[in-house]
Amino acid sequence: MQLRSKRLIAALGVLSAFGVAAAMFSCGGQEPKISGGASVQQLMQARNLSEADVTAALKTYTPTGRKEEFLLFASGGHGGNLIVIGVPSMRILKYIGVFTPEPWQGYGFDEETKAILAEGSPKGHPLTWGDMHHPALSETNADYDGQFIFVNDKANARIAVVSLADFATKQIVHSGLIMNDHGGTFVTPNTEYVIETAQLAAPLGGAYAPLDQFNEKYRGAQIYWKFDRAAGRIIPAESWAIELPPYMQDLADAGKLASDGWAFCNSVNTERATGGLAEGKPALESGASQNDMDFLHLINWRKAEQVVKAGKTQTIAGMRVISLATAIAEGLLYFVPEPKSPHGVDIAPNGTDIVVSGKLDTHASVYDFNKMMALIEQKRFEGADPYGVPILPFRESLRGQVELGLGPLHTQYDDKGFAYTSIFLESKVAKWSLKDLQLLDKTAVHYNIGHISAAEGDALHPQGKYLVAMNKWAIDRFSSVGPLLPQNFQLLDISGEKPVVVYDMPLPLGEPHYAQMINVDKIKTIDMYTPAGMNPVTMQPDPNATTSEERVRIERRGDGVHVYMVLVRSHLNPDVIEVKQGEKVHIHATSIEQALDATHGFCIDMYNINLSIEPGKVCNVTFTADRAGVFPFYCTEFCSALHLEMAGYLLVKPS
Ligand code: K7E
Ligand code: CUA
Repeated sequence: MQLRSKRLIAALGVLSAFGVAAAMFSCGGQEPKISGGASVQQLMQARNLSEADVTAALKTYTPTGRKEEFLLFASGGHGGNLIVIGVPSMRILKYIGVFTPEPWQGYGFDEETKAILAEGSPKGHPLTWGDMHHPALSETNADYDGQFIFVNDKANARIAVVSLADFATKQIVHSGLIMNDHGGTFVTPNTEYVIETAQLAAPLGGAYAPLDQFNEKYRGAQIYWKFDRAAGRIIPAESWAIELPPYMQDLADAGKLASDGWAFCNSVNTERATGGLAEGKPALESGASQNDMDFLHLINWRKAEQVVKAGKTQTIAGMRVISLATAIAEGLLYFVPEPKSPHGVDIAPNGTDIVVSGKLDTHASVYDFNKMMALIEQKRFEGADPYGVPILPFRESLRGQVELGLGPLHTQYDDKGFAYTSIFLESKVAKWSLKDLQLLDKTAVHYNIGHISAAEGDALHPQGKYLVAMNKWAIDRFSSVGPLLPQNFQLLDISGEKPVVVYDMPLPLGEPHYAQMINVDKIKTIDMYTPAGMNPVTMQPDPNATTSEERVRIERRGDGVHVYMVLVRSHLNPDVIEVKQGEKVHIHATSIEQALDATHGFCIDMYNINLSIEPGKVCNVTFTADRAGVFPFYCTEFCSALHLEMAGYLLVKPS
């Protein structure tokens, strides 16, 4: 046994040092044997693996017990949840329920998380899905700090705050100002604000106006949600917005270093096409492709903050809004032409290179922040848009362009001065040099690549090493699972001169859009809620906690029956609850466990209740016992040898 594992180490050492070919030919009669009896060479033959395959395997294989180097936080798209993936293993570590209920975590089942979901939904119309696009890790001095992550729901214009202390959603906000938000979420370098931008223009505040009043009544807006780091919450009352013309504002990015204080935002459909096929108008997509250029928006948010403080705002749907006229008059908003239908705008680590790629153009355009500031200073404009926003001259704003290929989208950076851009139509990742704007390499990915995520690749100090290509199509990559195919996340090793694909990971949940990758050393989680009796949303002792079995009780009060329950291996106490039909029941369930991973669940049959009660946590749930009968309840986590016995009865006496 010991001999075998020694041989394995030797074999792998040979493989990584000289490559598999060397191992195959130099070992001669002494083929390296690995556990199970077969040699590496035999295994390669049996499984039809090339040298490149085995090298890729060695770069990603993560033995049992070995931890991750990076965590990738990927949006879960239509699933409305956030997916946490280990890198380089590409193992899924967690789904975090955010915009949709998540039964395993009890998210959206207890009163606290039901309230979080309700907070962001139109009154009386609970939303049961979200379209999550862009996660943004909190930053300190423009680098990820590992404390929080923010995400947007494009479909319903919601922003969520997730704490990375316990990987749980703490807040969802919705402004009522805008109807959807593609341009979210992006944080300012010290997470002063979380930026959310509307995409499909509509009258601000949710009013009605017919489409023939589009140019006058429809508007875009960029919201600056104020984040209170100590409280771990967005403060809506301290948040504000800036009115924008009714273009389709797309992705944004906050400046850093020299450009700190500014935000940059792309736009599409500056033609203001509205569709209307039945009336003989062009379809939205062709109407929106008439002009040669769209407008990159330059927004001076730090100055805008002062304008808000000076009270030069109007209030719409409860939010302070700087009008377009005020934004222009105060010098908060400028445009510069950008190649048609751009998608990503990505500020390079130097803070002055602003990279934009137009989907209908073959270049990445690198704008120079300093040049644009000089042009603004000298008032060198080449006109204004129909709303009076000054337009900077295109050529004079550029540092240069680099030809990358067909359909460039999003750009990320590494630690060596290289930029990586996803090329949608070619299904490639282009590697290019920021310094001399030279295309260096193109790597094929499979297929229809959208975003890319390099390790801390949009922060001040990118870490290089890994890049994940988030591919929309997977046509021939995996065994067939019917017409709805998984997405294909491909891990690329970018540590060498030439990026190489080293892993394919099917992701079968919604269409993820963007992801951010953070060094695991920055993540400091709690292991459990301590001391027992903590409310996970407030992170304070819960007033309804039951911290010892002596305090277990059932109380009848004016507002119903209160059950103060304790869960500890392997019983629920009380284990019999008797109520009358029609009574309101409040269960306050406390886990008094303080052992790692000793989670209990609590479900009540036929009442749509399932809680996840991790060690030390308190969950409160309220329901009306509207149906008479006998309803068993039990622990839904296999917590112990006597887990099956961790059960009880809810008896509802007929009225
Ligand atoms: Cu799909 Cu950023 Cu919403 Cu690009 S987004 S691909
Ligand atoms: Cu507790 Cu199973």
